[in-house]
Amino acid sequence: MVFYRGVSAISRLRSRAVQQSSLSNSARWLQMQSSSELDLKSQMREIIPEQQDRLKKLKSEHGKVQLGNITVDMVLGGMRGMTGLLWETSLLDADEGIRFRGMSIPECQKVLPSAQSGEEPLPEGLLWLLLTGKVPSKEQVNALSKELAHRAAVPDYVYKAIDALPSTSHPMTQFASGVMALQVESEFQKAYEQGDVHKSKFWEPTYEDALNLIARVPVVASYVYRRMYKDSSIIPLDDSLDYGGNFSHMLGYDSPQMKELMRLYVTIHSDHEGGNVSVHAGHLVGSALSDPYLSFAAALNGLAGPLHGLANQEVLLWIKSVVEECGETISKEQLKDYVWKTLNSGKVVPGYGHGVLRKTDPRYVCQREFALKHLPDDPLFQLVSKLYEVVPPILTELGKVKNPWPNVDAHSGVLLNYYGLTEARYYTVLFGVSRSLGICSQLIWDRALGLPLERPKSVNMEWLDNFMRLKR
Ligand code: NMX
Ligand code: MLT
Repeated sequence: MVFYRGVSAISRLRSRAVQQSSLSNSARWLQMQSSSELDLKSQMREIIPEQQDRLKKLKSEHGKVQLGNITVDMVLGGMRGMTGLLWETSLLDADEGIRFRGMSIPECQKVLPSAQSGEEPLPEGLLWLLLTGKVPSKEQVNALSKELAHRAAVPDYVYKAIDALPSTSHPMTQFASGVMALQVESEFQKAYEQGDVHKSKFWEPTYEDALNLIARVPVVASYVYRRMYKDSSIIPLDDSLDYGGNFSHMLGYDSPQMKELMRLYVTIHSDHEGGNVSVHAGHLVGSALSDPYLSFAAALNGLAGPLHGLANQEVLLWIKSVVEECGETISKEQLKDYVWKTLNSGKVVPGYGHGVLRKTDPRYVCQREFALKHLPDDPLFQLVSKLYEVVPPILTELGKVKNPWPNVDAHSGVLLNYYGLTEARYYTVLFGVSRSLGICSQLIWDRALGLPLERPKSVNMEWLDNFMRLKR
């Protein structure tokens, strides 16, 4: 139940936003859906039994097949290279990069529907692909756009929970707190407490939570942005817009190019197979049958770390510090010195390196292509391009860095900065909004496939010493 209070100007604006989305009740929405072809949940209902059978067959026929050996290095080294998770929505190749349900980023850009006057894929299309494994039609994507806009009502207490924090607190703290407050409406938690849903049907309330969460996070994220940087002048959702366009609009950026950037941004940051810190955290927490809000909040807390999602903030701040010290037209020699200075002070070069990738991240490449098309003369873009030439040889020279190439975060900040979204501390929130698509899609599948509680075995150094002694 959504609760409205119209006491202040902000509350009135919020209420307007909520009223515009007053059809958010998902049951009502489903009544309005005339064709199951256009209804994502009906499509999933058809696909799920096939996939359940597939998993059963894999287990019974191949359950005892070995996938590799676990070495001590792997145990001590953050489980790098250890295959240990099932993740259906995307798969990462060390050289090629990410594939969403088998499709590379350029393929997604080619086949996923775009906005009427745009070229970049609509994130709703990617969500459909992640959930069903099928490329949606334009009509299916339009229906999903409308469904998400109708689900986007955010209860007033969510804003109050955020308002309880100092406006100077980190945007990720405010965002994650907002997501936790959204949890009050969890349909999964309600269903579980009432005890009237059989576990084979857990995916259904999970689906409702997941779609509501995906719909609502841009509203919460925009609220945090406008609260922090725009005197709390809140911009209500426009339900005639698509997901990415709307997010850009609510943040206060209405240029067609920024909306296109947002569509691309949300699409490419959505998922990166199952082992990265944020999605793994979400999946782990979800495996305890914690609902999607609890799971996604956990994921956000992982994303907020500087070695993971916070790197996009760190990159822009670092680039700005380069400019502050050396100016925009810095030479390659000066840039080399600056990189060495960073490394010699015991810091990492943000935006470079990766736990799995061993080549330039295709998410970097597609952002570079966007920049070459729309902002080729931007001085910060040119600096980013110069870094692409300067940093990899230096990291290679260090001798220990496994991947000297840039990752997704090396590029995103300068694009946002160019369109006026200059507040670097906010950038990880954008990443977080996008990641809701991947994490929530897999959570639905986790429940549909009945995946178990995640509980790997740990050992201590004494155990390892004893093991080695016995082996000798
Ligand atoms: N700058 C300096 N040193 C680096 C870098 C870098 N960009 N990347 C790796 N190293 C170091 C790393 O710190 C480690 O040093 P030590 O043995 O002294 O601890 C050594 O090289 C070996 O690390 P790798 O095995 O190459 O990398 P790992 O898988 O452990 O870590 C990252 C991956 C992404 C954490 C690491 O490359 C890094 O810190 N990059 C900079 C931060 C960043 O851009 N993170 C964003 C990743 C993408 N994302 O969005 O999550
Ligand atoms: C991600 O998008 O999650 C990052 O590239 C980190 C990773 O995949 O390990």
